[in-house]
Amino acid sequence: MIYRSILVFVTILSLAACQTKKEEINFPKTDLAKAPLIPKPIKTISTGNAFGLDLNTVIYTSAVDSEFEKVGKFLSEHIKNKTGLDIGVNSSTGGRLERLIYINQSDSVDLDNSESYQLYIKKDSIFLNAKTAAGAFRGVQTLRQLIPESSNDTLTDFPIWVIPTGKILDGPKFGYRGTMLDVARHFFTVEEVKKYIDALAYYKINILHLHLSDDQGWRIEIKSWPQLTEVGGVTEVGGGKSGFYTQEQYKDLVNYAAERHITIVPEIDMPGHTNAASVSYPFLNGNGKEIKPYIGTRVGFSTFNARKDTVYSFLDDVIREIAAMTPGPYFHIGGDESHVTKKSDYIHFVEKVEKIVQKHGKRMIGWNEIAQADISSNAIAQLWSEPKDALKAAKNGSKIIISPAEKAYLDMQYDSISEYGLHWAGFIPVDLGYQWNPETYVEGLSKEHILGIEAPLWSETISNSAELEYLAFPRVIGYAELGWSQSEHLNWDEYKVRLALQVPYLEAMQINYYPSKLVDWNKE
Ligand code: TNX
Repeated sequence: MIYRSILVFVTILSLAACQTKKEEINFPKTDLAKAPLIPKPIKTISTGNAFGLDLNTVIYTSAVDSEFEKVGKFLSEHIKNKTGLDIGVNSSTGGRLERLIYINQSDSVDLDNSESYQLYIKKDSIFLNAKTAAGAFRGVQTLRQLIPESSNDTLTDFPIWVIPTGKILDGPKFGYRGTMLDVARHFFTVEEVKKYIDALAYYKINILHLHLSDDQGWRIEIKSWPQLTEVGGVTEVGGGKSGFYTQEQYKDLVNYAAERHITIVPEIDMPGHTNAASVSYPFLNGNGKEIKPYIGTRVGFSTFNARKDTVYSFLDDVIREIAAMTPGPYFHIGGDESHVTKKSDYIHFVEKVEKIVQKHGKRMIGWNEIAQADISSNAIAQLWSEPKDALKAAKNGSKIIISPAEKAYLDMQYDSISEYGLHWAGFIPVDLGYQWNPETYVEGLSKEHILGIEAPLWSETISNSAELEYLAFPRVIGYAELGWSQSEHLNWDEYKVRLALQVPYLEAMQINYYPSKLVDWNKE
């Protein structure tokens, strides 16, 4: 650590020395405050100069925490992808050093949140301060967004990417900023999910909730109950080719997300939405009917038998195996639309399952219906349909995730003629999805009870990346901003200009966004 501090000190000194010898490059005037950053930072102050990112730039990171070095390497890789520049991280420079990006672990009191960061961009140095690697990672996304698509080749005889100078002080509004992907109605491969994770990370989303089971399919290998995937894993809506994640693949996804400071929240939906599990093991079934594979889209006909001990020993195994592969604190039990479970059975079921979730060290999340049961104050209710459930859960001391279908469902159609999606909760054009306030959405629910926001993407009508992206983009970018940025800074007319300027990124990532006519897309 001391060695690293000396190195940085010497580096800065030699930078200063270099500058006096070198001819000044005449950068054009810049304005950091005009950068189309999404989510919008808390505070941006421009100083009008420029930092020239070029082949003589290096990255150094605090040595106190090896996670900071990983964040530095992430930045270096993405600079390489965007610009082709090979920028070393904590490595010797061969005397080429002229500009420095320093990612610094700082305990400054101004960094009041683990994801907060400060970015100081000067002519020859960029200092990114954060308390934790997660904060540094969020700051790195801001920096990535500040690097222009193309270099300015008129300034020097080598390419240089001009970054505006100034200061950004930033941190999130909510600690939980999520999206959900339904991999049960249609299966999405590990590669498809990773591609989605990459884009979510760029917009500072920190939760990916995976809906791993439903009537139409079971998508996660459970070693103690192999038929779940052998039988329940082969169907999907419409009867197409489906699949499941082996435990190795699931762990790979969890790690990939964790490298991007995104937490995976696994969901096993129950006691309803359980046809695929009951087809695999018919003793689980509680609806009294003969059980057959299901590839339709109707909901609410299936249920586990909530009064059988063997159902709970089965669930103990399932939750134990998934919890063991999930470093994040949450386990989602679903709990929605159990229309054929008797109310008393439903309540009994949720209360018993919460104990199992706790026994395996996790915190229970459930759709808002779980508020009917006597859940602990540590449990979290996810509001999708009934504000009164959210109020009841809050009264109980539980936190709430705000996901109202009419505002935040990524699977609602944009309008009556847009391809893909449903419209049972209404159409959600890009402006409507952005113009609402999760902090005031539920009348009578105070801010302290809100854990955050999540935008779910159900997959009845989509089955591959292009279709997923059509529904998710651009709306999920707006939900990322609603989760991160201060409500009083948000304004659709100003946001839509920044949104239009995301096109180069979306195109570079080959993301199939829906080109809503409400946005004047910047397609040069
Ligand atoms: C309602 S939202 C459901 C899902 C469907 C979705 C379609 C919720 C908790 N349940 O089972 O896929 O609508 O939009």
